[in-house]
Amino acid sequence: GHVFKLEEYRPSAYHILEADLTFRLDPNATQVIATLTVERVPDADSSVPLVLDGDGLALKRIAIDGEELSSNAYDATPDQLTLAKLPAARRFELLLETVLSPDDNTALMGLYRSSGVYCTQCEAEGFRRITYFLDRPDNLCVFTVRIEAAREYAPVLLSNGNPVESGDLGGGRHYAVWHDPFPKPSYLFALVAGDLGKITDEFVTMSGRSVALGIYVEHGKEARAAYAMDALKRSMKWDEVTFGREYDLDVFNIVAVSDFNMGAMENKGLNIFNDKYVLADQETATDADFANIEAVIAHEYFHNWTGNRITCRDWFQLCLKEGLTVYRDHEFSADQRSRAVKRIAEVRTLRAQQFPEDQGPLAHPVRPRRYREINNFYTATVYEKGSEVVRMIRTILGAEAFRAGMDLYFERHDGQAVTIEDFLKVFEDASGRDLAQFALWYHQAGTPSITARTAYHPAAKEFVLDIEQSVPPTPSENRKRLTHIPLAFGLVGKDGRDIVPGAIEGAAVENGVIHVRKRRHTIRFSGMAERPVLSLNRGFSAPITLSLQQKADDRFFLAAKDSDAFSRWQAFNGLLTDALVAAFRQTLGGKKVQFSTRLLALAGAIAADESLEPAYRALALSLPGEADIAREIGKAIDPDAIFAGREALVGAIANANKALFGDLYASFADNGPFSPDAASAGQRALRNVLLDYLATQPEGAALASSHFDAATNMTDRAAALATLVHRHTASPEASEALAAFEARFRAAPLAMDKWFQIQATTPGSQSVDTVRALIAHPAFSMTNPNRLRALIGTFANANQTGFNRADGEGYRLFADIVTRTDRNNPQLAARLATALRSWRSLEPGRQMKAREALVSIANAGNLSTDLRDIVERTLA
Ligand code: BAL
Ligand code: ZN
Repeated sequence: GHVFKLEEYRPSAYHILEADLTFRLDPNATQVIATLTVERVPDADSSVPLVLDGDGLALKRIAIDGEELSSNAYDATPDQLTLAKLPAARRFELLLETVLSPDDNTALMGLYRSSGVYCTQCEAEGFRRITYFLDRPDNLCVFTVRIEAAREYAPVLLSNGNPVESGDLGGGRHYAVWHDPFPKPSYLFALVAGDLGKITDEFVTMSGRSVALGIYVEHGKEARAAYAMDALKRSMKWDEVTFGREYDLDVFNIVAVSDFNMGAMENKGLNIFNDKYVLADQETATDADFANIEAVIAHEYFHNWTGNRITCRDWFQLCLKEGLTVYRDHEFSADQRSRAVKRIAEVRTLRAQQFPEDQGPLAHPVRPRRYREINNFYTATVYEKGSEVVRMIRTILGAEAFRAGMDLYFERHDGQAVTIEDFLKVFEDASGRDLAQFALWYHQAGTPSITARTAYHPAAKEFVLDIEQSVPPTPSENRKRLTHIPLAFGLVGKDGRDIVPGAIEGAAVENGVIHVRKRRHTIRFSGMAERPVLSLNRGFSAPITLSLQQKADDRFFLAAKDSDAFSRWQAFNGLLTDALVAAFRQTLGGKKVQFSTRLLALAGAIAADESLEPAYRALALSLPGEADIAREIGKAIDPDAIFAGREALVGAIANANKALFGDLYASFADNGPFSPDAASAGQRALRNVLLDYLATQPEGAALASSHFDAATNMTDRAAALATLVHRHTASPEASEALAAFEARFRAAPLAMDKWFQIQATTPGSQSVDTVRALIAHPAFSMTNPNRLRALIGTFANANQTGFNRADGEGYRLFADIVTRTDRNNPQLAARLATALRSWRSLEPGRQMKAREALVSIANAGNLSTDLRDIVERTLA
């Protein structure tokens, strides 16, 4: 397939300034009439052909300035329209008519129907499935959209911008016209038409303008959109207060649909959402769902400035809008909830999703230089590492200069399609700093690694820190350059307070941050009357792997005493990880698995520490996952031994703390009315983590079963079900709870997704058979992305022992489903296939079987570009 290269970017010789689109909607024959105002750039001449992008299109009519073109004046294929004979005038009007079949569109890109509702998804290159266009983000165009449809099936007609007019057409049909005054790229185009319920509200902006807010959902689900509406208003307010950004249209609409490839989409003034990120109430949504809704609503809203008003020049710049907008939604959630808890959760996600990507065959820079299929670059690296890079800019510049840089960005680039270089330049200009070395974070793949050692010299009252940085090679990048790594740190004294050193030599240190810019630094802190304990990479100031040679005593000290809450968690998590790696080795060696009583007691102490928020304690007590342990071990992974070692630690912590955990569990009994706020959610989280430990004890199944029966909300119900199904698999209690859950939620798809998910994560080799049986369940669907991800995606990504079954049966089942999915929905198939990216770190037997599965996908006929790209890079 064709490889797109950053260095081959060229501006277009033509610009589509205005697009007037008429849609006559029909399930199988939607007529699209596009009237495009095209302008040739000043220095190009009319002999330069106009080449428009298409994807599977059928052209019905074509005219320029009102005159139909003869067939020798253009060349139309399904994927391209070339016009070689153009008017001499620089500006002309091009009319195109295409016909689409939304009901046959199973790829969920372009115009399709979801449960009868017409909707669109155009990012990245879906608009070319609607009409021929300059479908590239640097073509900013003013859209006016007229939608015609049968009133009975589509009383609601929506597009971008502001409503202009609507009316009746006779014959049961009606129309609406929308106009978006802000020039935008085609990927932000959206249309929705259907029979939908609605909730409305109002937001008054900082300059006093009233914005009409609407959230459209399936009839009967209106009440479940209330939390999303509240999150939207808080997001609008936050962006005004934090970044001075005001909303710019008269209306802001959100539509929830049940078939959606992504989480949501930031189309100008008309966000379209996967319904799992809109719909929530205590009966059907967990606290995690509420938090995700808040984050995704904010994310899409924040794109209005970072993505829409200022967009990307080309798709290599995807992180320009995504990394920055993730950073903004992280900050929003941190402000709305608990900053420390939010940061721990972010770091866990980064390590679980981005680190394996960066350390495997799919590694790529935050700003890639090559792609075959841009859909495959909506990755944890572009999003999550992209956010970390923005966060580092703020750490390096400080809050004030960072805000000045952002202000300059909005002022200088509003209405433009720009690059990462433009983005970095505003921070250089606003702060006077040189970010050239730092820019490598965007250009170079791989997770930098820091090794550090310390020594204390009492006579000289000197504390010495030796730091060395390196970046491991990644595919097609063997030689890495040294980057600029901001390491937040503290020198913790005996009382837990940070000691302020006298002089510091050996590296630039500012505001508690060491600026590592060379391969090696020896940093000397003088005037140190006592030996401090080093707390390094506080708040995960840099997204790196850190190997700090530090005595166990010091790590226990930090886990108990560090004044920085994140660092306390990091120290405890490090101790747990080391214990889990040791347990893995003991298991493999046939030795008895043992843990230090000190570690088990620390788990109890953290659980009971009233000075820590319950949500924090819950996170701390959630052991590193099997994949985290595997990443730490690095190679020759035997998932069964990892699982056994991890189970041994769960059991040891529970045994050592059973009375304490029992009392704590009882003290957090569910009482009072439900509230999804962070503090209440934290209490539920801690209680449910304690339940999971207590369930390893005798009577554990009975305890979990009564927790399930007594649950008044989905958080508790799903947690109890997971504990029963995972820890007491196939027990009568587990079977009864599964049946009760299914009976209760049969008609609630998002809740049923959880039912599939919980079973898909049942540990052990028999879970392959469980998944196979669930594929045959009447509620399973091969075409609904949420359902497919809930069962197959969850199984492949979150069930280490089942998916990696030694005989390769998990991989075979997976390869079959991926190949079948590809025929309908290439983007979804490709995304699923990334679950095999870490196959080379497995032990040889499993490695061979995983490879066979990948090869079997590669050898299937008619592979999409999407899936072929992932499979070939994974095998390379
Ligand atoms: N732009 C695609 C969905 C999102 O990141 O908001
Ligand atoms: Zn985004």
